[in-house]
Parts: sequence; C-alpha cells; structure tokens
Amino acid sequence: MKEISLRKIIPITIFSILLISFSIDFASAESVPEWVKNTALWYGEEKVSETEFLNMIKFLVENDIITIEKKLQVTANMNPGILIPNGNFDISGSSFYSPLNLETVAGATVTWVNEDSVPHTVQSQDESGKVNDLFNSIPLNTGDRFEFTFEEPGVYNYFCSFHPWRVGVVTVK
Ligand SMILES: [Cu+2]
Repeated sequence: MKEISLRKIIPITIFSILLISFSIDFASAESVPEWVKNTALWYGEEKVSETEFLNMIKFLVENDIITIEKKLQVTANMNPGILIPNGNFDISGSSFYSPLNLETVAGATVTWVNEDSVPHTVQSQDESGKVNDLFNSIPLNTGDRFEFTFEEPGVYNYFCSFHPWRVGVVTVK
C-alpha cells in the first residue's frame, strides 16, 4: 500500500500555520544549526527520509527556534448579526428582526445591519419596555451598521424609535 506522501503535505501544513498565526518567530538565521539547513536541503532532494525531516522540525520547535503562538479561533461566534430586513418599517408586514431573539454569549459583539429602504435606530429597553441608555444608535441608513458588546449575561430588549412596534431581543448566556 502506498503511503500518503508527507512531501506533498508538509508545504501545505506550514502554509496553514502561517495563516492561523502571525506570531511564528524565526530566530536569527545564525541560530539555525548547519545540520538543520542540510536536512531541509536534503529532504528537498529526497536524500533524507520524512521521519528525519519531521524530527528536524520537532527539534526546531522544542528548542524555540520556531515558536508558535496558538490562538483560539472563535471569531465566527463572536460577531453575530441581526438583520433589519427590507420592509421592516411596515407595521402590518412580517419583516421582523432576524433573528427576533438572538442568543449569544457574554463578551460577544452584536452587529445590526439595516437592509431596509428607510432609516431605523436600535434603542435599548428594560424588561418592562422602558427606554434605557445601555445602547442607542444614531439613525441607520440603508446599509449602515451598529455594534454593541454585551459584557453581562441577561435578556436585553430593544426597539426602533422611529417604528416602536418593532421589538427584538438579545439573550446573553
Ligand atoms: Cu425603524
């Protein structure tokens, strides 16, 4: 059975590491031992095995010649969005905020995007529907965005001061 060639995989792997982290710190070239340079060269020329090549990379990492800072990739969940859809202004329409109740986690920054043809605001309310000053956007024209970062768990109501029949919720866990 033919082995999957690491010769093909390794360049891809290194490229991926570069993409996830900008903190790879190559120490000065002088600190890279001669045998490491030779191993890399000979690997390219297929004179050394994949095991030797991997051992060389292991040596570089273990001796902090290559340092890799691991970063948690949580961006996809950290910037959830609420759409203010076209027709949202219409009291008899069904263009509700989407989602109507956004569930997220403490520390998340929520972005509202106005895709309606008229301006809207995003104004915070308490549980009883009374306006408070937690967040209050300027009028958002078509295509405008408003962001707010929710630091504490809770249930946050909001509405549009131009179209107060439009009410939405952000639930922070
Ligand atoms: Cu509105």
